[in-house]
Amino acid sequence: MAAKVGVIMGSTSDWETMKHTVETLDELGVPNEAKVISAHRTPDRMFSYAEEAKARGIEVIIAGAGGAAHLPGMVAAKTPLPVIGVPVQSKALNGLDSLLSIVQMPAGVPVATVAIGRAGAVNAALLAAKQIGVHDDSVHQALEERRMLKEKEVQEQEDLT
Ligand code: RP5
Repeated sequence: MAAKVGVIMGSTSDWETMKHTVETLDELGVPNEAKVISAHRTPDRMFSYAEEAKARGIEVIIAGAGGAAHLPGMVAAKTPLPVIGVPVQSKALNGLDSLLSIVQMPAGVPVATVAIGRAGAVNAALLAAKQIGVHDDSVHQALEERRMLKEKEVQEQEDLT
């Protein structure tokens, strides 16, 4: 099935974080693709990916990057699709650099920014699935079932002693 969510990341070193995005999309049955595309190492590939994604059937792009994380913003500048940015936890500044680089977009080019690391990677997938679930009943249903399952898990763990 053709991918509806494009998951891209600046480096293979981001996969440890971004695999949680792909796992969550797979759990929900959202067709996706995952690619390494770097803003500074492969800028031409980044532009062609952003320019061609919509015509290929992609509906949402999730972009993970760390450090001077310009990938989500640059992709957002070249596509009409919604872009969700995942700040990868960097070694030097624990991801604060990634977070600020992604979240502080000037007015006019939005990047929906999630939390640093695994939590953000999972939430990016859930957010993309919610957008697709607006018009796709099976994805909407999968999200509802996941929500109910999580609620049940917490209820079962309620009594600690
Ligand atoms: C960014 O630089 C990537 O998104 C990655 O988080 C960071 C470090 O990349 P590597 O040096 O590990 O390839 O472009």
